[in-house]
Amino acid sequence: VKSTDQLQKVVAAIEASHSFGVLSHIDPDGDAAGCMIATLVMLRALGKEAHCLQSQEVPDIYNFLPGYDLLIEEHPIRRYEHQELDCVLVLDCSNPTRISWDYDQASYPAKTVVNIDHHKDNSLFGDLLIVDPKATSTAELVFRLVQRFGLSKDLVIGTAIYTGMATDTGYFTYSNTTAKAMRIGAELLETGVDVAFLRRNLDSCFTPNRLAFLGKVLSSIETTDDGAVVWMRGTLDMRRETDFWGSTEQFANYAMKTRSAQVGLLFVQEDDSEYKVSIRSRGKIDAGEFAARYGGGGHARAAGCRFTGNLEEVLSDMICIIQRGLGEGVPSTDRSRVAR
Ligand SMILES: [Mn+2]
Repeated sequence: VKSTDQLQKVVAAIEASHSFGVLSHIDPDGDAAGCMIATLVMLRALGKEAHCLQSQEVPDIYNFLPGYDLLIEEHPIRRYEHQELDCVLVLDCSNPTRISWDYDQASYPAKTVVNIDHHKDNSLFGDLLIVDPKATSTAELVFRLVQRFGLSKDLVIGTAIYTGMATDTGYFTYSNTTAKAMRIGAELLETGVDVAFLRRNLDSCFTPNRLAFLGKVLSSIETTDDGAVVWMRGTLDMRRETDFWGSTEQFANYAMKTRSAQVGLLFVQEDDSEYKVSIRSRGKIDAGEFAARYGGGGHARAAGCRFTGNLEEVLSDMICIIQRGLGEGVPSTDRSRVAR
């Protein structure tokens, strides 16, 4: 089925529906937050009743975004158990297990589930789909919908879309950046989106406690002898020492700050033997495929998973797999010295 037909079907479903639920993946990032805001503002502009289904989970680092209040207000349908919604839009989720823990399908049944996503491992769940792995972000796909409804000049929507696209492309510099994405970026800039304001607020989202915790995480750095695999950890003790309990989003990026790093891992302890792992890759290893081995998922260069068990055991298991993938055994010819 052609993607334009799919888009047309989703447009028709939105027109025919009245009550909506909008949600995204657990640990919402800038793309998740951005496309939820854009979708909610779009639906309300169309006169629909639309609410966020994961109001408990959106980190307050996004509270500077216009429309953030729509993400944190509780869905009124909680008061009427098992009332069916006309339509639930699931954004930036590759499969139903990535859907917010806040969401309980039994409490929020829907006549139509729409799956809008750009992960290449999307399981194609739902009744209607807009799934395009070539899109930089789910926000870019939501923008196509927004255009169909003539709302592409709305500044709140534009700001949210830009946030999603900038998050997933590293401000239009990662390898997934396309000319098409930059044209949308230019269009949003012309609409009046304040890109410097967004950069400042997305980057300067640290509290002193968050910085102190990051400092401890950075100090934990370890690498393989060749420096190709880099890992760091954030423990519950570090949490207590710094009294920081918030989101560790983007901390894993620091593992990739050396020239030699091919793969970076960040282990954040959630409970005694429960860990969240963030994975970054320069491209030789597919981070999403690697994460899938441990029940997680994501993209080729950024992914995540969780596990319960002994950290040292899982860690050495992971390093083994990564080194094999990077082609250990091939004698290294210290290219870095030549290159410089
Ligand atoms: Mn995304």
